[in-house]
Amino acid sequence: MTTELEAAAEEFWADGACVVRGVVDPAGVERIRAAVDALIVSPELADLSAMAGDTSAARFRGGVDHWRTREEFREFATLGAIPAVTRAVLGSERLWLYEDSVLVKEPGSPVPTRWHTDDGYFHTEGRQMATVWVALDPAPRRSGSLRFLRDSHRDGRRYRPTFFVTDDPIPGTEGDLVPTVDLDDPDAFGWDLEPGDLTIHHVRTLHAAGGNLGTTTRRALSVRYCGDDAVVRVKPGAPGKPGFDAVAPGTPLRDAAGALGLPEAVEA
Ligand SMILES: O=C(O)CCC(=O)C(=O)O
Repeated sequence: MTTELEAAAEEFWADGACVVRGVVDPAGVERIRAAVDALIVSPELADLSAMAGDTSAARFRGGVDHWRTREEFREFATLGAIPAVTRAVLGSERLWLYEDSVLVKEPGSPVPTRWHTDDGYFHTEGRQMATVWVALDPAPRRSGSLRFLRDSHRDGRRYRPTFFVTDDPIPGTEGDLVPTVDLDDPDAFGWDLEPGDLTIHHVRTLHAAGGNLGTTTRRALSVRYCGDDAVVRVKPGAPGKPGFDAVAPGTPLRDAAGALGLPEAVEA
């Protein structure tokens, strides 16, 4: 492992998130941007601004699991530099793709991404689980790069999943209500990112983002992974994933991933 990755892994486990710069090369960024742009003009993305009750012209749109239908997303998440970096940070020999999410916040969108953890959405349990947020455009804090709450991955609390742009919990889910934290809280941290940079946050790290106060669109792709110690655990009320209900709780993902159709992420 390089010194940079060692430092990133240390920061990830100590604080709950880390940054790794220049992971995706310019050609890779260009390819996945084109795939995201094809989605923006399709009906596949949800209008998160509408869910937040926002009526401004600038929209925040998002979608999940594009890897299931579009090869560009599957390749991006399962081959090459991103899985290699994530395996090193998680200290995991193997890595499975759990989900991807396209997140496009247009300039002027006032809609914040509310504080939440990803834990409640994953139908798995384990320490080696994380989300990789890849910047596809310059993403300084004012354009809505993520903020993380230091150490929150280690406080033992489990939060109910929400609708992401409001604090309302998804009905039927279990855990505490998400907290309200000021984005300027001294324990909130994050980075200004350039295209191809990424942050990695632990599945239990509280995180949020402001609206996009910049002048350019903030396109991002979150890729969610499970490592060696992940086991299947369906979380009641959370949006379903194909096949999980049919797997015995506690089954190691390494034994279930094939049946669930979750691809292993490898180095190209
Ligand atoms: O891009 C955003 O605004 C939110 C992303 C996020 O919270 C996630 O992918 O877990």
